[in-house]
Amino acid sequence: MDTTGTFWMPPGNSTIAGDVDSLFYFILYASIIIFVLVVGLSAYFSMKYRRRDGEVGKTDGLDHNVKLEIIWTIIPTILVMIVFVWGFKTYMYMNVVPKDAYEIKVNGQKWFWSFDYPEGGNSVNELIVPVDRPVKLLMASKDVIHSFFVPNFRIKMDVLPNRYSITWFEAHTIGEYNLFCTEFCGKGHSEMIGKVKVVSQEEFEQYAEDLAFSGEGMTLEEFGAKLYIQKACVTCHKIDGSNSTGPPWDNLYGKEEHLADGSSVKVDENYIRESILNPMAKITQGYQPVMPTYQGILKDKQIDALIAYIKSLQEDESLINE
Ligand code: HEC
Ligand SMILES: [Cu+2]
Repeated sequence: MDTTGTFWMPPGNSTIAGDVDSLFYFILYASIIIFVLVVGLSAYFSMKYRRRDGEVGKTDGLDHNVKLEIIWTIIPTILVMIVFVWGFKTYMYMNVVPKDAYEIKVNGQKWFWSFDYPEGGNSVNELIVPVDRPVKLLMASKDVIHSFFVPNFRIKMDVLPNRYSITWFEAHTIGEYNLFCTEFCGKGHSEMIGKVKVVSQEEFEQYAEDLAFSGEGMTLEEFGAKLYIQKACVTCHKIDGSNSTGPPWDNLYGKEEHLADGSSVKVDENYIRESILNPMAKITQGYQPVMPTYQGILKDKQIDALIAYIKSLQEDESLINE
């Protein structure tokens, strides 16, 4: 069922969204009605039966009223039972993964997401899924607790270190949806945002193939240029000399880089490789230590390709070969 966005909820774009929303509105409106009734009547009666000047001992001591007590027990019990049965059914639906679901491995780490597809490829900060097909997410964290939240799909699940958690959804509208981390996981938490891209089945097959592509028929440099965008380096590193979250890559290779601890290092293949796999080892002066490790995400050939690409961005030939 599709729902459009309201003041309370963003548009619902998964099969579970309609049910979650109806239950939410049922609880919300029942609460509002009961609140208005209780508070309104309390206010009204305390005005109506307030003690006026000179009045003493006017009301008898009332003890109880069986009829009233039965009513105010039965009505809330029915409401709670409705919420329980409805909520339990929805909860079961959310927790039992359909057998034919397509399985994607989700990795949370400070401070980004990566996704491994059965076809062998992976993507960073962008989860690509086919429309109208159940998708199972097998999730784990490489460091602290994160939480996987896609408001449009109404799914939210903690992502823990040393343990898998599972959730699933079936998106029914093609489009791009926000993905947030909703567990405070350190100072880069607010930047731990990604996208879920829902595409047609044919388009999805193309993506999966493209993500698993290992550069056949391309030069290393061309492959590196592709990975620069595909693996999200582009979100933090510019190639036009301008600063971003990370240092620019043009004219980087071969130069003397200043480090935060006051020392300096020559940018060569080994330094670049170390920066990719163990970014905390040497922090570049003037930058925050927020580069995520690509350990386990990039294969050796992909690292070679990125090095070749960074090399190709050095205009000063004399710094490339020596
Ligand atoms: C979230 C932002 C972010 C992403 C994504 C990112 N980096 Fe970085 N990167 C940084 C920051 C910040 C630094 C500087 C601090 C440091 O040395 O760790 C850095 C430093 C580097 C350096 C050293 C540069 C120098 O001047 O010393 C290299 C090489 C590098 N990154 C490569 C990559 C590659 C390759 C990718 C993609 C596969 C990538 N980075 C993705 C933020 C990022
Ligand atoms: Cu997080």
